[in-house]
Parts: sequence; structure tokens; C-alpha cells
Amino acid sequence: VARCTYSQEVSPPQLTIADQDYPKDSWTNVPASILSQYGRSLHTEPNHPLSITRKLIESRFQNFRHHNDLPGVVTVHQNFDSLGFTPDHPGRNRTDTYYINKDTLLRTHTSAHEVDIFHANTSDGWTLSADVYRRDAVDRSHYPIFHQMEGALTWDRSQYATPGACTEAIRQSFNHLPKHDLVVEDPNPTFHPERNPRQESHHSAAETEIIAAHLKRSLEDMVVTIFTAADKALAASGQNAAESKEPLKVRWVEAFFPHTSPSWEMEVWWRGTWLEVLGCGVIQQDLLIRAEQPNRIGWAFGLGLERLAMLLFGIPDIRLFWSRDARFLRQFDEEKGLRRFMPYSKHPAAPRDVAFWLPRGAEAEGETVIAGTEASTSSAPNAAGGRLAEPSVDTSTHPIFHENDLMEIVRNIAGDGVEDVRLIDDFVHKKKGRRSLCYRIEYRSLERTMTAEEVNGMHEKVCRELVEKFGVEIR
Ligand code: FA5
Ligand code: MG
Repeated sequence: VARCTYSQEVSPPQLTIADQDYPKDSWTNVPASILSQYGRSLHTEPNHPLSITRKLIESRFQNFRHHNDLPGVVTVHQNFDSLGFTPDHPGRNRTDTYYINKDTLLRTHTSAHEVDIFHANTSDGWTLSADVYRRDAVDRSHYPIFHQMEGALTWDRSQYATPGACTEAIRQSFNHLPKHDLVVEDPNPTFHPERNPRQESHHSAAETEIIAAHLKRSLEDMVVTIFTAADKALAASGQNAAESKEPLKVRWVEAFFPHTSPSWEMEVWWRGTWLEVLGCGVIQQDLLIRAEQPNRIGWAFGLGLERLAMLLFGIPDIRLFWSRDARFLRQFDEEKGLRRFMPYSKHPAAPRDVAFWLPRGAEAEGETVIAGTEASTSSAPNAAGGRLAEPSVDTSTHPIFHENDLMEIVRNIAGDGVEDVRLIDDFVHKKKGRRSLCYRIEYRSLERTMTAEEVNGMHEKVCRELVEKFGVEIR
């Protein structure tokens, strides 16, 4: 049930979300297509694969407190400042984030609640699952709303006679973690002074080492839990998928997050590629100090529930999670146990290309479109989806084109009838001094075959909006 309405630019000057009014301003950029999905809470819907996946992961974190109902509207402070994001961090850009107004947004990650939960201090370990919102690429593993689970475990140094005794307690706890025979690639040192520093003014090398070891082993074990369940599901379904024969493999990659250091991402080998499933690290002590827990030290992670659910059930397309089609929903049943997803008929794809000249002055020679802005909320500053033009462009008539603007136009028009949007050509015409881009849009419904007229109609609308909103010239 949609629990919100979208007010048009003209009147009234506010957005209503879950019965709460928010004044609009020049930052407001949440489209109706997003608001209409707000509050569906798939991660708590009984028998939904996201809910089943969440419960399975929660079962691995016993003695943790599990939070599942924090609302998605948060302050800019919660989402960014409280975590130590710098004022110029690219994740704050309106190209990447849905703003309700300049102070309020739809959370881009579950980390937005870390400081509040640490501050409440009701348990050493906790998880938090929720819907998160990002302006992002369109393809089979990206959707503008997805679900994350945040998790953290901290130890209170003040409970121990010496810091060394606390370190020893963490080691004891580590020694009791389940062992596994998962193949793990972890080629880098736990910390590195330039690439992945430990917090020297707060943590000893021994503390950093043992917290990191505890974190990695816990998350590896979580993956083992998921895949053991997946194997069982496969057996129960009597399926014999080729992918299951590949040995399970994970690897640790150095990463950067403002709220952890050192930091890593975990990737899982899936259908011939490394799929990133989570980010994590040793919690920034400054964050715990802000949360009035200066004596606590520990680890935190944030994982993508869809990514793991896709692995667990063999779900091939992220849009399926939003399906209300019984052919999808009836396949999942908590009582009957896990079963692999059986794809129902695949409808034909309808590719359409759109090629256009960017407005004059937007050629920004040599610069390429930066696709896949998934890392921009959390990662290094250079991981941002780049604006395409230099500031010298005249933006008085049109805003500067950003790839995510195209993604949103397509989503608003085609809804879940679009599977993938990608750049297939990008060149600068030297004589004309203009830059041309060509995108291929794959229209495909998961539920039915679309007619050529229908697809053409949507595609024409996309072209028209590109011209109207960004002043591009269709080639
Ligand atoms: C974060 O959001 C950090 N807040 C994670 C974190 C938490 C780090 C706590 C350290 C401590 P990232 O942007 O990489 O990081 O997203 C985390 C996970 O969410 C990704 O690994 C991926 O599994 C999932 N994810 C990210 N973008 C999408 C998307 N568009 N669609 C589906 N899943 C996504
Ligand atoms: Mg990432």
C-alpha cells in the first residue's frame, strides 16, 4: 500500500511521506516513482525472500539485538555528518541521493542509524535491516531502492582491568567462533599506513588485529551459513544447477569508508565474477565518542540483502523482489523450507538506442562518463559518479546532464519494464567541438511481453524528456 503522495511543483509546496509533511526546497528531488514504493518493508513481509534471507543472517548473530523498523526518512546529519563524511563528500550530491529538502533525505545506507544505536547502548551486538535509497545505475543487480543490513559488535574497555585484558577477551571470543573450510583470499596486511590505516591514536596494533580477525571470521561464517542453506535449498528443489558445483570462494578487498578504518569489502565468486556483498571495518573511535561511548571498541558491517538473496535463491534479476506476481511470491514459504527460485517464462527484450549531442560547452574533452556509482556513498572521493561537464557550462537554461538523470527518466517512464541501461558510445567531434553519447536501453518486462508500440511510446518519451530537461540534441 502506498503510504505517501507526491505534490507537484506548483502546489502545495510540501511532500507528504507516511503522513508527515516536509517543506520542499531547491534540494527536493524525490520522484513520485520512489515515493509510491516507500514503506513496503519487503524485509519484514512474511515469506518474502528478503525477509527469509534477513532471518537466516540474523540467526548467525545470536545474542545480538535485531532492529527492523526504523523509518527511512533521516536527517542529512544522521546520514552523513554523524559518520564523519566530509562536507564535500561526493555521496552528498543530488545526483546520487534523494533529498526531501536540504536537511532531510531518504537514507542512502543503514549506517545512518549507527550513532543513535550506539548511543542507546542496549546491546553489545546488534543488526539493523531496512530499505535504503540511491540514485544509481539501471541493471540486473541495481535498483533505486534496496535493502541493507547493518551489524556491529563492540566491547567495553572499561569493563576490564587493563586494555590488554580487553584485547585478551576479544581473542577468547575469536577462538570460540566456528571454524570453516571456505576458500578465502586475503592478500593484504590487516592495516597499511597509507592505503588502509589503523587508528593509531586510539587503537594498538594488537587491538586492530584481533578486531579485524573477529570481524572477518564472523562474516565468512555468515556466508557459509547462507551457502549451506542454499545447498540444502538446491537439494530440496531437486535442481542441479551448474553454478553450485563451483567451490564457494570469498575474497577481502581493501576499502575506504568515513566511519571505519581499516576497512574492507567482501566479494563472493558468483557465476564467473566477483560480486561485492558488503563493506565493513573497525569502527572510527570518533564516531563512538560522538555516541558517548568512548570506552567501546569494535567492528561494523553493512551488507546488501538483495545480493545475498540472489545468491541464496538463484534469483536472476533484482526487480523480481518488487513483484506482486503470484508466480514469484508463491515460490517462497518459510514453513516448507528453502527452495531455489524456478524462473518462469522469460519475455523478449526490446533494445532501443538513444544517441544525442550534449549541449554546447558540455564536451569536457577526454572525460568519460563514470558509470556504476555504487561506491560513492561510502568510498574514496574519486569513486563518485562524475558530473559530465566543467563548471564553465552555461547552466542557466538546463541543468548539467548526469548519467543518473537518464537512469531516473527511464525508470519514471518505463517503471519495472526496463532491465538495463548502458553507455555504448562516447566521442567528441573535434571540428564541431561537441560530445556525443549513445545509450542502449533494454526494455523487458518480467511479467509479460510488451508490444513494439508500447516500447516505442516509452522510448519516445525518454527522448523527449532528455531534450526538455537537459537541452540535448537527439542525433
Ligand atoms: C555502504 O553503504 C556502507 N555504509 C557499508 C558499511 C557499513 C561499511 C558499516 C562499513 C561499516 P556500500 O555503498 O558499498 O557501503 O553498500 C554496501 C552494500 O550494499 C554493497 O556491498 C552491496 O551489497 C549493496 N548495494 C550497494 N548498492 C546497491 C544497489 N544499488 N542495489 C543493490 N545492492 C546494493
Ligand atoms: Mg561498495
